[in-house]
Amino acid sequence: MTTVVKGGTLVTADRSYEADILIEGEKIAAIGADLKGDKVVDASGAYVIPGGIDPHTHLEMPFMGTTTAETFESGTAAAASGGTTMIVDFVLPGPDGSLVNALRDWHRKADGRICIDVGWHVAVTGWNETIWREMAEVVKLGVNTFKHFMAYKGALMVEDDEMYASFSRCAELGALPLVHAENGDIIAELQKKFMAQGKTGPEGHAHSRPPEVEGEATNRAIMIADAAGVPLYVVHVSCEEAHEAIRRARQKGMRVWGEPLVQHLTLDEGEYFDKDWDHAARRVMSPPFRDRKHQDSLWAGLAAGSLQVVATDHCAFTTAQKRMGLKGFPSIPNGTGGLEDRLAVLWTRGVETGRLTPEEFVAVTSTNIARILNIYPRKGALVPGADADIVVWDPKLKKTIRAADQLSIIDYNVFEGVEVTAQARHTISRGTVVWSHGQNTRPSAGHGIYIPRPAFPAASKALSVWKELNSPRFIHRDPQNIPSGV
Ligand code: DUC
Ligand code: ZN
Ligand code: ZN
Ligand code: ZN
Repeated sequence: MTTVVKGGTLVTADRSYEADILIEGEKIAAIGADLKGDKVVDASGAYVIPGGIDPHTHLEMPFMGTTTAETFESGTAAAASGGTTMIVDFVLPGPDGSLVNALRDWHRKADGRICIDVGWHVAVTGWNETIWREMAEVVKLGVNTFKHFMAYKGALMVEDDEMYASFSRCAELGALPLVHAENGDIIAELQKKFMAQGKTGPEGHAHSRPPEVEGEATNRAIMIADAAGVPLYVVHVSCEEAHEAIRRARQKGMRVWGEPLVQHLTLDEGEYFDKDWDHAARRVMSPPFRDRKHQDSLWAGLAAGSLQVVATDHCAFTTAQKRMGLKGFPSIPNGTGGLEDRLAVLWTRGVETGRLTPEEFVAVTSTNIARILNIYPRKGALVPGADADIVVWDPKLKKTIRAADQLSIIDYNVFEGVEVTAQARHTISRGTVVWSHGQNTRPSAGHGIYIPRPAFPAASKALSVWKELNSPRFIHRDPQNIPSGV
């Protein structure tokens, strides 16, 4: 059984050109003029792009006293309808602290339920011999990225010594550390201060996480990565201070990548002020939305190449869950959705406005992250031999975003009322059309598979001599010595 995607303009990270794509089974078999197949997918008048990859989602994740409401089934169906054919979801260790058990748990939640392909990042939320050993097992199981939280003090936050030890272990294993870069100590102080002053509403969330806390942590993480001799990927870069740190590091030759979210690019801090409680709380996420100056910095970074990837950090809670924080903003579950709308909003606000070229759009939604995560060109590319993850992207298909119309099971949408000028006409995942616009079909659960990612061939050589002298295998912590609450 063969399929031809016919009559469209292919857009890759490099160039745009007219061609058909022949699909055989799950793979792209050929690209060229006038190709023939058993079945035709009409791409006339449309662009044909590599399926979107959203490298930052939190589906069915226990967090802040509840669990994200978006399921693997609803989340991946929503993603497919928006032109995304792969997500990479964050695995958090449970109470037993085991990375391997957590990974098994995430497979159990996703297997047989996902509509598109998935990969995993695994979070390192402390440090001991078991974690050191399990990191190697995790890499063997196809995960080449480890996430570190510098915020969420008393829960997920790692200290600098733990981060240095884990980053060094990543270097040994050919894995890439990721950071959530916000200074958790300062945030905890500011939260206490605003609560004591009676500033308990969602606007307190934004005030307690100013750009300085993100800039400081980003700089610190970059320096620690350099000391450990490992590249670094900074998730949800939301402000100029963090972007500046990344830009500077890259100029010095360090391998540091930055990931803004479509929400930070398009929604500003006004969403928290002079709004009703539900409106503001639904938009509480960390880092918070920023002002125009920061948005302009992020857009400039995408165009200039100092920021490489646009994700969503899809971490979606219902309004009822958000109301857990009615008594005080520190208890509002942090997170917003976006994986269904990422491509359409980025196209409308980025390509339609001239901020990004169509090729840059493909780079930041698919190709760059495939390269960074070591799954290129299986993913992120339109070349023979690649997985046939293809989106027929219709630049004339307008809509107004409405929660009432979405496949996501959340009862609101942070982009409610936003008019988008383009959408997926068809989404093809490994050769199967999983979504077609206007056909009232749901992507089928069970189509998606797990995509293992090999370790990187060699860690960065930066500071290698220094690194050999300072390679901490274990940091033995005396539980009696850890201050309470840390
Ligand atoms: N930020 C969020 O808003 N939610 C999940 C975790 C995070 O870092
Ligand atoms: Zn985060
Ligand atoms: Zn996240
Ligand atoms: Zn700690």
